[in-house]
Amino acid sequence: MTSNKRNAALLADLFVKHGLEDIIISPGSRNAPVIISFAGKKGVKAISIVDERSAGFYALGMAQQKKKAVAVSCTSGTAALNYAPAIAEAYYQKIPLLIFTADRPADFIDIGDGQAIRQKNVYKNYIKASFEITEDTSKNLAEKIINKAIDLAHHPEPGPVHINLPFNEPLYDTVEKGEEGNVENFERTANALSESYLKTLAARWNNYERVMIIAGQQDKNPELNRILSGFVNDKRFVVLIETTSNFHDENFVGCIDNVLVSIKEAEEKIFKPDLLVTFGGHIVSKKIKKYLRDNKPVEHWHISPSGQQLDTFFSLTKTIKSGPLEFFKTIDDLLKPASFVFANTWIRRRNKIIERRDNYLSKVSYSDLKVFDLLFDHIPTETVLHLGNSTPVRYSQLFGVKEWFTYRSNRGVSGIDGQISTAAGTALADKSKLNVLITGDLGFFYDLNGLTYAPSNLKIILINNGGGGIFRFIPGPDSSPFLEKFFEAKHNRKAEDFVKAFGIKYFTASNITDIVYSLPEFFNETEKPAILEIFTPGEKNAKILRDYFKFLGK
Ligand SMILES: Cc1ncc(C[n+]2csc(CCOP(=O)(O)OP(=O)(O)O)c2C)c(N)n1
Ligand SMILES: [Mg+2]
Repeated sequence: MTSNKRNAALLADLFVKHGLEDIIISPGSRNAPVIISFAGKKGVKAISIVDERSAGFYALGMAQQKKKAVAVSCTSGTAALNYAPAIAEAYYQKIPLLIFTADRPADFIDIGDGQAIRQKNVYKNYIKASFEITEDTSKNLAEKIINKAIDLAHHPEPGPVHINLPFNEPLYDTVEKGEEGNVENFERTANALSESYLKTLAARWNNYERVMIIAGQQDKNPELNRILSGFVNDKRFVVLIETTSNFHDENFVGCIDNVLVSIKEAEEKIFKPDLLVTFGGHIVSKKIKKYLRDNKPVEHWHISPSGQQLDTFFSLTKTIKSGPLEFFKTIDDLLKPASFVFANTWIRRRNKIIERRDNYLSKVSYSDLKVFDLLFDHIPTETVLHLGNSTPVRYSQLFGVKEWFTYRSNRGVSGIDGQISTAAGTALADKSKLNVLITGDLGFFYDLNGLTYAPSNLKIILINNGGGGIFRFIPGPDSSPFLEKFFEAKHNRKAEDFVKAFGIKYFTASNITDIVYSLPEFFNETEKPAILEIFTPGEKNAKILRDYFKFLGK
């Protein structure tokens, strides 16, 4: 049994034939044909989530974990607009999503009909592609559009693709057997770089003594990790990483902010690269952006499968259209080692600063900084660690990459509006993995609805510092008369009652002893999701962090 709307049934049929399975459905009438076609379809795993904003982020987290598109379906009107935050994040973080918005037929728009907006291509500024399939769209054309949409959601780099589906009433009629579709896969020429082009690049590269590689946000890639380890240990190039890069080697330079605050103006030039090579997604560190924008390399090459010109440091001279693994693997043997001076400059400084950091931490009083130091040593290994935007993802950079974690964070657009839903979606996608989210309080209360479907393998650590603590730290708002009310949005809300209303296990702590005491039971809770709310001193945190950077910079 499926919908009698041929193109809705076709969409479900091709979805399954392309090996996709997950769809998150939000209730409505206009999308009844999609609901009926998918919910009853063999091979489809359908979940019901009412809040479309949250549903979008659940789908994002699931797709990121499964590495294939997850679909969302909603009715017409503002329902469709609520997907926008998750779609923007998927667009900039390159995560495959399929967005199916049901719609009123064209002649019902702008005539005063309910739930009717101009929905066609409504996400145009942050979508990979947007299509419309009406009831009159021929089977062939509908098939073509669906095959193309599914292909574009995955290739050459993943991203969100929208299909708008206007339906006439009646909407709930069914047929025994729906239309079957033909899968069309698009042939792709390998993105292989020619040997001569590789040789040209290698010759240019070999001209430079000071080569720096920066790994942006990406998922773990053991093979590429091995090649980059060779680059730093055998070829003496400098490799800068962040927690969100998910790379690990004792000679990669992590904790970038710690090192940068120690670089005096007079010595900025000796740390400056001549050739900068970047790949992957966005970079978190504001300090490295400022440093490289002030100290531009001679050349900056960005490696991107789609040829994206990601000019983060306003110094981009070349984009190399290739997958990072393919590029570094094929150019490896053509590169000659650089002098060890530049690499040693960075590595020695990093080592010195790590000592200073640990010295400061051994004496620091109870604060966000102290709490993060403790948490990263107590979170179980093999955890998928989700870092909330604002200070959690920034504190993580101060402690360096732990190779046993898989780091995730919504750094595509850095919103605080979908952190719980994203982590819950990732946890739902693979229940064998422990997922831990560390979130700030404003981010937590913003996405409370994300708790509605949270699975038992999700644990949330809520750092409640009574508002947007970051605004007490960054220069500007910290000295504004509007700090507390309009920047920090200071409050004294506690999560306890909200959490218990969702039937979730609640733990609380306000000092190191309480935290250490609660953590074992918190992580061993297997029946339910659990939340550990840690209260920290809002006002003191910023001063302690500022003193920390001053101490490192001495
Ligand atoms: C959707 C969205 N709205 C507003 C912002 C601006 N913003 C950035 S950080 C921040 C404060 C977050 O506070 P909290 O989650 O408590 O983290 P903390 O700063 O205390 O670590 C805000 C409002 C944003 N990033 N995303
Ligand atoms: Mg906060």
